[in-house]
Amino acid sequence: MTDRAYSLFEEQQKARGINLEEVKAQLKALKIETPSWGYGDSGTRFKVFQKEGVPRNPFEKFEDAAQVHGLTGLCPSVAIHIPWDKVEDYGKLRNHAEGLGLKIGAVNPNLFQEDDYMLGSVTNADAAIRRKAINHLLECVDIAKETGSRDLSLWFADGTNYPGQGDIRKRKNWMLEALGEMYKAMTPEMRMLIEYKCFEPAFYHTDIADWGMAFNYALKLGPQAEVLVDTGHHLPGANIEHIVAYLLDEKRLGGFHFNSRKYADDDLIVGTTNPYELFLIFYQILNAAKDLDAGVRDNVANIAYMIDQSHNIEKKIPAMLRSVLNVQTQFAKALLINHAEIEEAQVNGDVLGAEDAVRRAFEFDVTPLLHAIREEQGLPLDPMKAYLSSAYGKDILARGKGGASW
Ligand code: LRH
Ligand code: MN
Ligand code: MN
Repeated sequence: MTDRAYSLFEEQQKARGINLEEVKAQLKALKIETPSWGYGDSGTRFKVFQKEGVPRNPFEKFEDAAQVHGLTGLCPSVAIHIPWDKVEDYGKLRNHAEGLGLKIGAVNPNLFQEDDYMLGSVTNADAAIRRKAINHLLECVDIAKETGSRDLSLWFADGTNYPGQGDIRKRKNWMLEALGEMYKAMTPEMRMLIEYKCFEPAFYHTDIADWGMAFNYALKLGPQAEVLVDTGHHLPGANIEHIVAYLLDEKRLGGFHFNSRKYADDDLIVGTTNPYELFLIFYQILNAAKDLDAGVRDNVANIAYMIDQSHNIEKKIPAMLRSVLNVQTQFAKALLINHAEIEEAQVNGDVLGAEDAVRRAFEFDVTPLLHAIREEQGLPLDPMKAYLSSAYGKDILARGKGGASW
């Protein structure tokens, strides 16, 4: 049955000029980093529900992440958040990860959970608090050296709630000072990924509120600083794929925090509310992958695809499986775009033809293609089903309630 479905699919795609061998190779190369915090208890400001079986420490988070990677072949690395994942010995955590076939991915400093940071961390008017915050950034560079991580993902909750509460221009310069000090401490292999967010927790102004501000800091800092696009961090209606194309052309797209949203930073499972947006993001990336400029192609090759979600009511491991499978599905669809057809329509000013060429790829059912690559990789055809019928989800219940939480 699978063979027949695939043969039909292959015939159909061949007729459209799509080379499925190339598509399969690209699909097998897709890597999506999962966040350690997505395995722990997390929620909203109203309630964090405690779930049975949630990892009790960073080591167990990696064990759960290994399940996701083992079943999908998609997630060989896990991002950590400090101090949520603080351990005595990062070498030990690294060995544990490697023993499970995983790597420690991006290191995320956390400058938003201490009372000292109520009025800002690196942008606080108090020099002693700014110093403390910068020291934490430097500590994270040292941790990244121990974990062998390339990327440092920076997000600052810094901002103000009322006009006049802070001096916006002073804060802008304090931010640059802090980033500059951290930048100097990084090894030449490291990258600083600067994440922006339009609002929350600050509601009047946020020090790094949009991609333009993050990009400006990156330009001032140097080539190792890039922009991190969290899909939930934009004002409603923002054209994220435009931002992606722009940053790629500037060779400053560091990576993504994927999640989906209906209203604001909802942190829901990616691809559940607006799968077409995710597909269109991949369309821009694949378009840039064919650029004549090797620098743009190089940027495409180095994009860090990461999940950043808060699984409030969902079971953590199935939620993560759903997330990465949704990303894989939209990537597979985007790989079916016939770029020559779009280009021709553009040259001819054929507006509807161009739109049709993009959308048609989205409308294909890629199940036979995904089954084929999973079969070739020795993976279960349906990773979710395989997980739900395995013993792991039941075995971890022995951990009880009250696991790690954000
Ligand atoms: C902020 C954010 C940032 C944090 C994560 C937990 O909203 O997206 O990336 O590190 O959530
Ligand atoms: Mn994020
Ligand atoms: Mn967020």
